[in-house]
Amino acid sequence: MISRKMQDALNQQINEEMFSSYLYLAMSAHCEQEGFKGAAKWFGVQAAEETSHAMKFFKYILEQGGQIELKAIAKPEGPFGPLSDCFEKALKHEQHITACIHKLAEQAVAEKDFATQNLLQWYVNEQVEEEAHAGEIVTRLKMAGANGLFFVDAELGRRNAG
Ligand code: OFO
Repeated sequence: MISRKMQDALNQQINEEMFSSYLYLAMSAHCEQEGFKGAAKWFGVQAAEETSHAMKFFKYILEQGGQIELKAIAKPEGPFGPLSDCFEKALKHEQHITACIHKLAEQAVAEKDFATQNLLQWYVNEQVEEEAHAGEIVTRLKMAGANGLFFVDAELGRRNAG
């Protein structure tokens, strides 16, 4: 059983994860329209991953006998700009998600909610990876410059689901 306060906070995080999915889907469409098919695929895979993050919270709340409250998903705001801007925005967004996860972890510790602490540990680790990946791509795009953009794009297109 989780507290009402924790249930509400986890429901809010479902919304954050679904918004992440929406945001990356919008970026995927933008990249496709700009002719960056590799980045479009990368963001599409990322969008699906974010939905799976939301579903992990969804299942957990139900397993703990809690109530699901699905809130409205905000519209992702463009313009997303050139490829390097997209990934810089993605990195910034992941830093925001990391802050959300850390706040949830603080709450779980304060409530001595060991089961939720355990669940959140997975997200803490996941965020380290997500920030690292987005950060690496930002660096690669900067190094590639205008001439190397399509080379990096081809590399991004090799990302597989999962
Ligand atoms: Fe991109 O991260 Fe979810 O949690």
